Amino acid sequence: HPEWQYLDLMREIWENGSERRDRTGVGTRSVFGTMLRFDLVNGRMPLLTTKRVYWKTATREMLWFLTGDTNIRELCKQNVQIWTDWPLDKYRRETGEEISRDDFSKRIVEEEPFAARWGELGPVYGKQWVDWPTYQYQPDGSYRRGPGINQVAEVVDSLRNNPGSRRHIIEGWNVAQLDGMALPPCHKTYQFHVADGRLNCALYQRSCDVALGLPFNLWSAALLQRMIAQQTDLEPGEFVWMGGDTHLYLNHTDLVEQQLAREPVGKPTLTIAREPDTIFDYAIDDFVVENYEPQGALKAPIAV
Ligand code: DHF
Ligand code: TMP
Repeated sequence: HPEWQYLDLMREIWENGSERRDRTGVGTRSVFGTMLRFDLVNGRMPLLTTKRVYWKTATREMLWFLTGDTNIRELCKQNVQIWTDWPLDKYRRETGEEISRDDFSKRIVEEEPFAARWGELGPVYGKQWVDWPTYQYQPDGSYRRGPGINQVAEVVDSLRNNPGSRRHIIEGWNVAQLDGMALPPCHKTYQFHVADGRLNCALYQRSCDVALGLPFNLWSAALLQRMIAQQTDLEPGEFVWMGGDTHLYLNHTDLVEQQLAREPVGKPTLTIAREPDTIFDYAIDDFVVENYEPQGALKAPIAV
């Protein structure tokens, strides 16, 4: 079962990873330079069965990236709270107010000016993917803002018109704008590849929270691959995930021990119910998952 790759990686990090202090102060065990491979043939998806993964939440996040939005308001409106902790942390630090996460999320949804002031993550994934900023230098050395680049649309075009290219890339790491981001991109580089009528995808993830982030990241990347394959009339091929700093937080002991005591069950599949006109026209109800009977959810604290 392909999920053993995930469980083996988790065990390897837990048993042999180097203990390192990290930005959050929680501490991790970490290995550097890792790879997982999944064949997406017959609707198969890298969706973990050894715990419940909220694939609809991850899907809503992907659809939100594709709109170019970088404010958490549209996520909070759908009760997707996976990005709420970072703006919340900033709000608490800057105002000293001890607001609960629920109340903060509620204010983001109900008060547009509050969302504009506190819900913005900066130029993160959505912005870079569909509106990467450009600059046009003037003869006097100053510059004007040029039109943004829609990398996602360009990759769909290049896959259609020049499938043999080795330059089908979506990049999140905009060096000049890292400062303004709530978090610099983790899943930073996607590369697509066409061979034998199949669309392959590689994701390079510079930093990976194996317990909480990776289950979402695997699903989301394979989802994007499936959507792009549909738009380009290709069969989904292999999904290759590569990690830089691949870690487990030291406060995830309970989750790790419980998950490593489980075994994969069943092979979930994804069907896309219709073919939207463009890569930007998918909706949550287009995605149908079958044969997904995961073992129970495993909760763990997220390092902010
Ligand atoms: N920081 C850290 N330390 N780890 C992350 O995985 C992470 N991921 C981010 C932003 N910052 C991060 C964006 N993605 C969850 C999953 C993915 C995600 C953020 C959060 C999460 O909390 N997952 C829980 C709850 C899911 C839910 O309630 O919908 C889980 O059990 O999977
Ligand atoms: P860092 O910016 O100091 O590397 O911290 C980011 C943390 O968030 C790190 O634990 C990796 C994790 N992460 C994921 O694993 N997947 C994601 O999609 C995101 C946004 C973060």
